[in-house]
Amino acid sequence: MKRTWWKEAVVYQVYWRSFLDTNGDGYGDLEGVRQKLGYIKELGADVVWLNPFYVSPDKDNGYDIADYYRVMDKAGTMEDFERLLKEAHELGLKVILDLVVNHTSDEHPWFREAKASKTSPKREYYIWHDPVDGSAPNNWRSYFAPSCWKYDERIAQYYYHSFAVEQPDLNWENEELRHEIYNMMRFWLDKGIDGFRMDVINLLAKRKDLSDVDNPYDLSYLANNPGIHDYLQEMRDEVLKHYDCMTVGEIPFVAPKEGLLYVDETRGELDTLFHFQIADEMPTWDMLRFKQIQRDWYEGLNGRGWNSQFLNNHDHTRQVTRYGNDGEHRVASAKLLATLTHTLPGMPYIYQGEEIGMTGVKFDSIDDYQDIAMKNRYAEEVGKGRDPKDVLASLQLLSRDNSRTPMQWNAQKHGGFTDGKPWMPVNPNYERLNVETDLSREDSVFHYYQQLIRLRKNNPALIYGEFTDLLPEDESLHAYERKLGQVRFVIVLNHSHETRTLPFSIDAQSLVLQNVENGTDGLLPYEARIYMTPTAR
Ligand code: ISL
Ligand code: CA
Repeated sequence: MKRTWWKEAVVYQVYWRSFLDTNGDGYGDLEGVRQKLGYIKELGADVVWLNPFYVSPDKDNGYDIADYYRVMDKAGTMEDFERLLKEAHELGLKVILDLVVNHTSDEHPWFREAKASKTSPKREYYIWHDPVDGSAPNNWRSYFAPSCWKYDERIAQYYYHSFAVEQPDLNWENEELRHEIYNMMRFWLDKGIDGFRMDVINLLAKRKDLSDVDNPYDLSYLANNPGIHDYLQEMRDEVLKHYDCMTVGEIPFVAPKEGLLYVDETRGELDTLFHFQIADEMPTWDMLRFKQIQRDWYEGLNGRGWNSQFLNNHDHTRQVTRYGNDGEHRVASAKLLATLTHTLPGMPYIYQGEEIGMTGVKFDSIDDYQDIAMKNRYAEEVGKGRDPKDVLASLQLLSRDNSRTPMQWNAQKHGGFTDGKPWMPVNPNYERLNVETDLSREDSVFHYYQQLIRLRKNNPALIYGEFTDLLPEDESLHAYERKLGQVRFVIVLNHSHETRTLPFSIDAQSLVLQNVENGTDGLLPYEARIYMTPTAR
């Protein structure tokens, strides 16, 4: 396949409100990101993805936008952003922004105008429907609410929302709306940004047939509807193809066959995608399933489109807690999971704090949580008469707040994140688990990430090499090969608490990276090894 800068890149995701607070208001800010660009560079990442920082009432932490052209006060100012972008570029870092155009905030002027009257010119920017037999048009759910329809009393119509009630969906059938969005994309690209992470981009087209679904909890009816590819082709022609930028689509509910339609290089819609067969569909580690998913995506995209690898983000519980071991084997398992994302086919994404093995949290009361998805679900389930304690317990592991606690920079108060009161409590383990500690230790998770990133950067086989699963049937050992020309890497991972022996022989001399100290042949719990032939690095 054609070689490009972004295929070779490692992306570092910055959830800025939890990164570094520089003015003591308890929220991270763009100035905090700017101050830490050197840190991101030192790690070895190439691209910084910033979560939304546009003006927003913040019902869904910036994913409910009220003004696409301005920076929200918590984040700082446009000057802060411009300075951040300029300094990032000086350091050789690219910057991509979140593009959230499936919906706006209900406080966006378009929506205010739209709901003011049935004849408002902005009415068609959103999706409205008359009541059917006195109630919602159908039984569809939304991500964050029991129905995707919200009744607007004054106009006596329902509007459609795939997420919270405060996030009305835009009507992409409306040409004028589409062109407003394209203008907005050009505004940011003209400022010099290097691309977009596109929020739930495969939800733009809506299902036409409004009949009830059999299982409203399977939300796949919200996505991949006819018309979606026309919009993306138009977006490319109008905007993207005129810039040297990268795009990564957030594309839930796709298997490889459908996923390919979005990233097929000959179709040219998006560069790469996040599929959710792991993050949304594999709640805890399941080795055989994981291997199957990797093989299927490799075969499905091979030679035609580019994948991404991630095991956590701002919506998904930290990977050591969810897929590794955040107790005794925290360090080893953090490194093992890193080995996976950096050696499997696709672009590796690092979510802030992952590079020091940060862990999830468990708060005692629902009041300590902020995640709108979790809080709405809690209210719904408790409303049905379920025991609040059980409901809380059932929602804790996957609460989005697990990954949103502030970055742990050092052992000082609030982990060095803020001098004020943090908007979200810092994980109490910050005293021992923080960036300063990791930077001071040679065998830290941070330094292992550095080595992995360097190894990948210096070896195209880890990026462009053919992928072969060497142990498809093993439930705890993972081994695969990446091969390009004469260069062959073998990656071996013991994803378990047991010591294991390698079921095939391999030249011990060809070992180039290992995540634990081990003088024996056997693989220790959570041991990861990378072998390379010929051995010259
Ligand atoms: O968080 C999830 C499961 O609990 C995901 O399924 C997630 O909600 C979904 O992938 C869409 O996420 C994106 O759009 C949302 C926003 O709340 C998320 O933060 C964003 O990543 C609506 O804009
Ligand atoms: Ca701040």
